[in-house]
This record gives sequence, C-alpha cells and structure tokens, in this order.
Amino acid sequence: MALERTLSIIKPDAVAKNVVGEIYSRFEKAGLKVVAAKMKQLSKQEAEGFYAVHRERPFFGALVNFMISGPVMIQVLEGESAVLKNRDLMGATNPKDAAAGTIRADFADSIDANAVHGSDSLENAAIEVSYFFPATDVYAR
Ligand code: RTP
Ligand code: MG
Repeated sequence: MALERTLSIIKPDAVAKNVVGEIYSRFEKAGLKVVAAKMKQLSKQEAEGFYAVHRERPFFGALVNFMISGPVMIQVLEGESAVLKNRDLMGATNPKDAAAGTIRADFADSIDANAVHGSDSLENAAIEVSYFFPATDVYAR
C-alpha cells in the first residue's frame, strides 16, 4: 500500500443535484483526504484538453458539452491506494452497471451524466492534478 493522490471531479449533474457534501462524505469515510479543491466553470478548451485522450471517440463532443454545462467541483484526494479507492467508490462508468452503494449507482442518471470523474492510473493522476492545480495549491495533510 502506498500513499497516493488522485484527481476527482464532481460533474455538473451532481453539483446541480446539491450532493457535493454527500460525495465528500464518502471520500472521507473511505479514508481519503481532500488536499486541494475548487469550484470552476470549465471552458470548452479546458474540457477538451482534459479529456484529450478521448478526442477521437464518438462520444467526445457530447462529453465536452456536458462537462461545460455547469460548474464542476474539482478536488485532489490523498490516501492509501487513492487512485483505485476512488474508482471503487465511483462505480462503473455506466450507472446501469455500477454496483449498489457506489456514487454512480446512487447519483448518476446516464453514461453521460455520470456524477463523477476519477483518474484511472497513478500516472494519469499526476498529469490531471497538475492540469488544474499548481503544486503550491495542494496541501500535504
Ligand atoms: P471518467 O474519465 O469521467 O472518470 O469516466 P471513466 O473513466 O469511467 O470512463 P472513460 O472511458 O474515461 O470515459 C469518459 C467519459 O466519457 C463518457 N463516455 N461515454 N457513450 C459512451 O459509450 C461513453 N463512453 C464513455 C462517460 O461520461 C465517461 O465518464
Ligand atoms: Mg476516464
């Protein structure tokens, strides 16, 4: 087990549903600490850059449009095996496939409006954290 950091985004649908606190509570109960956070309305360019790995996929335009449809809550989570732990808390990409008790099972409406983003590897976590936060805005706790 190793102390890791991962990037989490509470997407526009979940911010609009007013469940930011509910989702933070799940992070905290699982032993993940919020070590950086900000609410932000992403520009089209920022959303396209963030999801650039998916730019050739058929759902890219819909994904970008959804991510800029309202403000998002962006946070860095720190803890033992934080990358995998956050992915477990999130559940499967499509809420129809998400296990009971996961964030997506409880709060997501569809594969597009699926409540949360989480880095999928330690390598991508480092890239994604630095995409949104300068090192001085991430607080060791
Ligand atoms: P995320 O990056 O947002 O944490 O989601 P993920 O790893 O579970 O899924 P990923 O494959 O990275 O896809 C990114 C987002 O694109 C949308 N998507 N739509 N229509 C489709 O087949 C499809 N596949 C993916 C989802 O909103 C997903 O969260
Ligand atoms: Mg992903």
